[in-house]
Amino acid sequence: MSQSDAKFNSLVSKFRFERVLNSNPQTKTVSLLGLIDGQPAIITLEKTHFSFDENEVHHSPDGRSTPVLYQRENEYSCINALQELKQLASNDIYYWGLAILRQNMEHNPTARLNLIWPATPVHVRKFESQQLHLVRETPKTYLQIVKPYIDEMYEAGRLKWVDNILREGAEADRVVYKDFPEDNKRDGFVILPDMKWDGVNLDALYLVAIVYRNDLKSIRDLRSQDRDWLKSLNNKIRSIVPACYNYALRADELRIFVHYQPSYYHFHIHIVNIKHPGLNDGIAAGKAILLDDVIESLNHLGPKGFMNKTITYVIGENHDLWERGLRHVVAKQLEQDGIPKAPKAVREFSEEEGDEPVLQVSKK
Ligand code: G7M
Repeated sequence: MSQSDAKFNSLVSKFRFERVLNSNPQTKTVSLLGLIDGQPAIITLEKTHFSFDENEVHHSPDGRSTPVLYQRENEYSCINALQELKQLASNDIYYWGLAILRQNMEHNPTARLNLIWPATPVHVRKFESQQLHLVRETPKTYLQIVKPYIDEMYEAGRLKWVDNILREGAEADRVVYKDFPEDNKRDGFVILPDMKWDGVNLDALYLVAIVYRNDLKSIRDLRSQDRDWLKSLNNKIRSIVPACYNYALRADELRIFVHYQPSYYHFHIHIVNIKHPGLNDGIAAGKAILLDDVIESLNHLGPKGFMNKTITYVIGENHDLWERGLRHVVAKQLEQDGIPKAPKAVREFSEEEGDEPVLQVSKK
């Protein structure tokens, strides 16, 4: 067992469960809140997808590890892995039951386990199931409410993991590609497996490209002058990633996008197998914006780029921005748009006292 494995094992074994933050039967994930050594910890478990190809890692002389895909089956591939079967019922030509599959850490792990420790209140609120709302963020809302929050988050140092990857060699053995030209470090970037990918199953391929320049906290900071840089980055990603995975995936089979609001305010790009339905809301409208669309928008937005744009997205009530003002922005926007309020009976638990219903509910 390596030193890092030992630390991971010891931390997880000390986890004292407190409550379930969220669970999702579609993504087969559950997030648990607990304590490790008296400090909050979040464990997320995700059942892994089925394996039907064998991935092997090619170690190149420069120390980089590149997963290579071989189209062949092994004892862990889908039905080959069947160990036990129990029928629940059958009807005509239909049979259904339960199965136990052979598990193996390298080829067929049961689950991916993510641990955040010590978790901050921001992490806990992010993972907790919450009511979601659609908000239109105008440039004015951005400057008044969102920018001060982003600046605070930036100062609070939640980006240590990014700095560790870019400058301290963290996750170095997992890096898929690094472009760090000596003469132009600002244009450099690194591509590596996202924390959300088990790194085994290409159907669930999830990479993240992190740029070296630190003047972009989100798409809001993209100006027209960044268009060519972004276009070239998009082309590099689409050339490099298929080559790194032995062309098991083509350039047009990658969903390349950014998040707004992101969780981390240092510009990064998500690169996901187009087949992957995405984890939770990760690729949903109202969160993900395709990089191609970002580049295209920069053609029309003028020199100030995204600073000129109204961006509509989904915000959860647990997000700090909700109480910092987006709650009122949403209410005002609905009013200005002339959208009738829900009948009082429907909203009595969610709104302040004193609001009169606008819609009349017919009584029978
Ligand atoms: O929503 P946002 O665009 O900020 O997404 C950030 C992405 O970074 C998510 O997909 C995370 O899973 C990923 N991520 C977060 N952390 C803390 C790490 C990390 O330490 N290493 C890697 N490889 N990915 C991370």
